[in-house]
Amino acid sequence: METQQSEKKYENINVEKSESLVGIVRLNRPIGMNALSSSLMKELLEALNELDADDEVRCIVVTGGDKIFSAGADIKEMSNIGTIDALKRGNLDYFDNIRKITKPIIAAINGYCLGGGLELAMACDILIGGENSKLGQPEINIGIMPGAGGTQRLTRAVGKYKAMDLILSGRLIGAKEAYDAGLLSRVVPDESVLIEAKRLASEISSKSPLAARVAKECVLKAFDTTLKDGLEFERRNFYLLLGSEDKEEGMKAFTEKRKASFKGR
Ligand code: DAK
Repeated sequence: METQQSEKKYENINVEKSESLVGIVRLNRPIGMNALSSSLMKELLEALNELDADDEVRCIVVTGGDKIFSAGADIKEMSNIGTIDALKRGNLDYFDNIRKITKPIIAAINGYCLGGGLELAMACDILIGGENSKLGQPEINIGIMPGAGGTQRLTRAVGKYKAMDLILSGRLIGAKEAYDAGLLSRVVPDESVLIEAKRLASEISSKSPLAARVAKECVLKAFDTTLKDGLEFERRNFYLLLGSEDKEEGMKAFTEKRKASFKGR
């Protein structure tokens, strides 16, 4: 897959775009195992917002590279932050704002994916893990608890009893256990994680970007509404897509037995 580096220079991440309408953000802070410092999170959000607004991108991959996704928040930075400082900094907003990205985001996970790193992955939409990846919320080992969505998203992903086990013991789990628990969408050999994530991202990019956006919104809605309201939200969005050019094109292409070319209109 041909890729093109972003013109914008970042210190803690690299950003690329591929010809197949995929944006790739790579965490790049080898010292400290891709620990999520405030400056890294700021750059990550900036890049995600830029890719979200870019018509040449339809799906985004977030990766930490082939050795490690992220060991979590930067403990050295956090050790100097007290209650009031944390409130003022509003770092949590970075994690919350990932939720506002409208395009599908795939987390490509190799190696450790811990604490804030797992919370970052869980803020994405699809999680692809390498066979030897290790996931967990080990915050309890350093006297804190998950603070960027872990108690909520992990519980919704794996259920109360598994989430309690992981959050209260701080133990790390391997890819198979994570997949069996519903935390990973797919498990592939370590060396295929990014390849598989990019392949899936290009596949998603070939679909209607409108349908992908609205479907993502509807799935996320399931996290914070009742079944009744969620079904209503889904139905209205379904009707909305019936009026799109992409729907005309998709159904026409089906009857003409050709590949649809979606424009996102
Ligand atoms: N932060 C800073 N440095 C880290 C780090 C981290 N999370 N993880 C590893 N490092 C550094 C180590 O200090 C070491 O640095 P040097 O000593 O070489 O200078 C280097 O990376 C290599 O680490 P190790 O020597 O420990 O390597 P090992 O292979 O033996 O072990 C490990 C790898 C990942 C198992 C181990 O390093 C480890 O347990 N790391 C800590 C993992 C952890 O506890 N993560 C959770 C952090 S708390 C919030 C937002 C986010 C969060 C909370 C609130 N808001 C906005 C409100 C999130 C909190 C967290 O993630």
